Amino acid sequence: MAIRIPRGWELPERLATPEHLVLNRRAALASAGLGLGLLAPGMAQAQGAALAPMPAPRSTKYPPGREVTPERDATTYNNFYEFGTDKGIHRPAQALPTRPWTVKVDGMVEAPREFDMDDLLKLMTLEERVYRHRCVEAWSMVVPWTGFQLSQLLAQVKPLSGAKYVRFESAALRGVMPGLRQSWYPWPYIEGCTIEEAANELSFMVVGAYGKTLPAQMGAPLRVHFPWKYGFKAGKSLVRITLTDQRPKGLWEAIQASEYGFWANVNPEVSHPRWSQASERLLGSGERVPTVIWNGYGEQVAGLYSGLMRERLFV
Ligand SMILES: Nc1nc2c(c(=O)[nH]1)N[C@H]1C(S)=C(S)[C@@H](COP(=O)(O)O)O[C@H]1N2
Ligand SMILES: [Mo]
Repeated sequence: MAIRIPRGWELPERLATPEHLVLNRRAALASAGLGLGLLAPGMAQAQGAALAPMPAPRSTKYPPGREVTPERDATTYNNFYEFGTDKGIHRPAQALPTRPWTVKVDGMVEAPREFDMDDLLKLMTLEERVYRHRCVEAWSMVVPWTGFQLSQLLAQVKPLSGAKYVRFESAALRGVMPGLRQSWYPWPYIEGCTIEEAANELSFMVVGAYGKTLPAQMGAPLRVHFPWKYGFKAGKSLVRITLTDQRPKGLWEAIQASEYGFWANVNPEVSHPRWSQASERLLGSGERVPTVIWNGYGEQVAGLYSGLMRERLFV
């Protein structure tokens, strides 16, 4: 996966990072070449050895309208910059210690709380949802995620009426995340949404994929998913969720606000400044298909934005 011959469709993915980061990725690709002989057998171990089954009833409410992406493709082509800038970070990511794990839910809430991950799993009602995922780099996938609605978690801490936004903070573990040495990134990885978006039925906290415990490279043990937004909004390996009256500034927005904004809702008609968003490449088949407004979830989310048309909703 690390060594590929670039084709036309790969251009956006290569351009998706600021120029100096692209140079860095090239260096990573060059050094990955040294391990080429190990790459193919490594794929079999992509999900690590310790993934436990995580059965949960599959919801039929949100049919994805596309075939599920083969597990191997979805778990070996990842963005998780804490582990490096190339798509093959499933190997280094296995070093992430996902237990014990706690997630703090705090800020403008009546009952702030630090949850132990295993306690949280017992507290929440788990279900499986098959969602589309559209990366701003113009690739996409369809994954059966196991998890619970974000609203279920927020109910536990009772948001105060002044809370307007939710801020998601990812783990930043110096010892195990080589990407943190790239000090020009404003770590930790931060993302955010409005309280209305967080309360939407689609906003989902993910703890598993393909009927198993979430693999490290997908953001174990807990990540968020907003299926109608570009993938960078979906913070991985969360350690803190904070309700606030300040609009959170994401890591990508902090680096390049003109390209990666706060809202980042999927819209095929609004191009990224450096490439078109009209279509996307499906992980697995490699087929190129048209991108759909709100990534196909307009029925659930379009109403959230009716009063916000002056905002940059699609960048
Ligand atoms: N902490 C953290 N979360 C992250 C990222 C990241 O680099 N670090 N990348 C984002 C991007 S750009 C995408 S497309 C998705 C990728 O999720 P996947 O690897 O499970 O496909 O994770 C998002 N969440
Ligand atoms: Mo992404």
